[in-house]
Amino acid sequence: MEDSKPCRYFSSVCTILAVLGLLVSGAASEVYTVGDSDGWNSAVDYGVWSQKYNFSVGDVLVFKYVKGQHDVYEVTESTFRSCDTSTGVLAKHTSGNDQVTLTEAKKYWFVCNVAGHCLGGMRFGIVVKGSITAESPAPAPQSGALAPPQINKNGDQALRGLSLWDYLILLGVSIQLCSVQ
Ligand SMILES: *[C@@H]1O[C@H](CO)[C@@H](O)[C@H](O)[C@H]1NC(C)=O
Ligand SMILES: [Cu+2]
Repeated sequence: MEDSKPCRYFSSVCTILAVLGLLVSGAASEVYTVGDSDGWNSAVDYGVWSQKYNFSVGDVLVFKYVKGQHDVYEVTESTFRSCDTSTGVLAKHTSGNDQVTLTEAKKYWFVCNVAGHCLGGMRFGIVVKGSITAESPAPAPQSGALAPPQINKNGDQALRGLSLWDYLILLGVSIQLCSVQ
């Protein structure tokens, strides 16, 4: 009878921590529409826009434009500076409602590849900082780390953030509960 008590405590603590972890890490992941209400077009100064926010790993950029009138290329810094996309293109997005999840702590560079638009100002760079759960400068390689970036909804981000924190907390809690008897 007495022995089942720690187990009951353990499972409710588990549930509470899991829910809290989801809330906290879910709240840390933001969605930014590039250009805010103006979207992605030739009339916006994206140098100014890119200074407005602090970006973290797990955040999502949304590029909104009329499909076919613009596009979004993620490029290297030198391609960003030259606007010459014959090299240095890391990813292409053309849907008109492109969701780009910032999966790494690094500098990201984006340009529009429609003729003249990059030189005309449709380009910006941002610094993406590590989130609380991804602060280590050299993350250990994981199996599956080579998987291509996916379009993630916030839920996926939250779940990814959940694991590190909560395993640590749960480990501490279970050690305490087990040593109490
Ligand atoms: C971004 O971070 C800096 C330094 O931590 C801070 O001073 C600034 O207020 C932040 N800006 C925004 C928009 O949160
Ligand atoms: Cu364009």
